[in-house]
Amino acid sequence: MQATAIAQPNIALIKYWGKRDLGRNLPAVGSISITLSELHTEVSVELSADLSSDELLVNGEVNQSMLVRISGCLDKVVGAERSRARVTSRSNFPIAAGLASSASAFAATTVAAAGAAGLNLETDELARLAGAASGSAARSLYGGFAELKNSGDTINVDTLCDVEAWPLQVVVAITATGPKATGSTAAMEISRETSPFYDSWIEQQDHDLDVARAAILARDFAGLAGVSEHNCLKMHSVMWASRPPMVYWNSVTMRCMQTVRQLQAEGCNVFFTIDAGPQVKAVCLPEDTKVVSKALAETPGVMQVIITGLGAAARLVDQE
Ligand code: 2P0
Repeated sequence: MQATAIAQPNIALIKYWGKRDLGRNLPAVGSISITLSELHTEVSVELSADLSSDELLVNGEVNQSMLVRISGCLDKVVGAERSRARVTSRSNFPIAAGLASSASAFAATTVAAAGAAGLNLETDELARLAGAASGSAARSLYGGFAELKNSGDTINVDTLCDVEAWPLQVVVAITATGPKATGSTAAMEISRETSPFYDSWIEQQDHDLDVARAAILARDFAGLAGVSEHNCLKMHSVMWASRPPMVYWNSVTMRCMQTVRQLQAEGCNVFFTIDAGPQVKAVCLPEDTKVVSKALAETPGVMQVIITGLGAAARLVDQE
């Protein structure tokens, strides 16, 4: 009754921002993401009749704040009548700082929980369960370029293109390590209720998805760069225009964007994307990785750069 799974975070190029159904955690829009190879979260789930309540350890420390969501995820995967669980999570990157740690954590928790309970679930079912816990987690059940389709009463995720077919690189510039001010679930609801740009954001998403999907299938870097930056800046415009405004950037985030603009002016194949946090992810062709990582590392205020390729799907690594 114990299993361990590894999942890698993913970053969206066409973003998920907004919920259609808060209770079932259904997204208001589809999204397209890339899963990252060098970052990972490993989660062990032990189901035991000897435990009187669920326990959660994150990076070696008891974590009460995430426990409710983790318990809810276990209830959905294993059933509410399940034994209590000891859940141990370890990530090799900063958590709750806009690096999609909830995506890898809930994807790994879902796979480990199913493994611990001896359930043999298909990937699409695991993705639905992970997505019910955290929308972006559904995409980490798939490797490479994944598209989350938002149709009807459920979500479906597909791999658009394997890692080997288009091995892009991502340079992550860490500009701050503290946890973010507003969690994504609350922030999306504030955007829906108050941002004057929210409805246009939702309306335009299918068009951006079509453009990005076509660019990925054609391996058209410039096409993907254009629509990805546009989609990212639109999402942040929705956030900035919300009340209260939600600004996840800091001054170093802006400097990194300028660095990317400068690299583009010099002919480098690179574009930026930024999520609900201050980190800048620069996506580039493999031959440009060195110059991109050097330029971002030398950007004043950048604390660290992480270079990563595109990664694999969430998977079970141990089961007893
Ligand atoms: C994304 N983000 O597509 C977008 C872009 C952040 C910005 O998905 O409420 O943790 O748990 O379903 O998945 C972050 O939100 O939100 C996110 P919940 P989640 O990657």
